[in-house]
Amino acid sequence: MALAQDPAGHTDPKPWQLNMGPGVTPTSHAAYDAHMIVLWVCVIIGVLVFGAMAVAIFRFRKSKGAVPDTTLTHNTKLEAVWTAIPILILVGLAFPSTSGLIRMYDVRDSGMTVKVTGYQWMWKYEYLGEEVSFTSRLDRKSDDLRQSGKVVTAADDPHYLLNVDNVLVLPVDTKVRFVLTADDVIHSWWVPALGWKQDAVPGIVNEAWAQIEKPGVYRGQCAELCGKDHGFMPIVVKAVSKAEFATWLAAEKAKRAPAPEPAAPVAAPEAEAAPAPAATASAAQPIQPAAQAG
Ligand SMILES: [Cu+2]
Repeated sequence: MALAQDPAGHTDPKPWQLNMGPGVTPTSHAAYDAHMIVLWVCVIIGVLVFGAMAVAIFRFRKSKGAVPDTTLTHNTKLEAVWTAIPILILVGLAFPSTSGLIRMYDVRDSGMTVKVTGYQWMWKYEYLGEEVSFTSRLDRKSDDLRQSGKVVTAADDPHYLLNVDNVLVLPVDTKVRFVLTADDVIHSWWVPALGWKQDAVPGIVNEAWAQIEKPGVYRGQCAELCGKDHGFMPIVVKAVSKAEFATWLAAEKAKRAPAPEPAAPVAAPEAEAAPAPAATASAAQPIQPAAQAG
């Protein structure tokens, strides 16, 4: 809808995507790199094991005159080798995964904090210290389509069940700390491009962080079965430049600031009753909105 098409393109999961995506954060790259190392180690082991098996099957066939060796019971040297090699491989693989995990859990030195609260069935986002907060739920179009009973195709809505009414806007190149919790049942906040998912558990505050490298729209979903509408509480993160974020945040604050204002003109007689002199009270009124808006 109003969302710009993700310029990074490859960061969101695609239908029939087979491999993990590299994501847009340092920790997602670490997870991707560890995954690729493990993948290639598995490929090499698979080729060697199945290759040896194929050679054994085709070269040592009965029809080729192969006779089974019934005297061999064991070979200590061979057994030591095939025990040592997997141990070394596993210890080697522990390094990239452990270093990545340690980094993922290090939420120190963050530039800002967003509190995420899971509800049946929506998310609430609070920019801590900024007094900006809002809920984010499935957009009306998806909701109408899903209740229409028709078979929805990409032509109806390319982001069916993936768009929300209020997106989580975040600045790029900023270490954003997330504190996650829930208000009813366990949910899980998951945006694949950020490289992690974190459980949102009632009564517990979990932490995570993301430093997004590229502006774009990154989508996710609740990843913990949380009730009948579990499939209908998507997540949309919109990463923008720091300057754009500052503008957006100021606008959001301004939107919230005038809320108590409509009462001001009505309350004017009461204001005059306050210690402020009557003469200055009328003069102060036009200044008030300007001062609060700024
Ligand atoms: Cu949920």
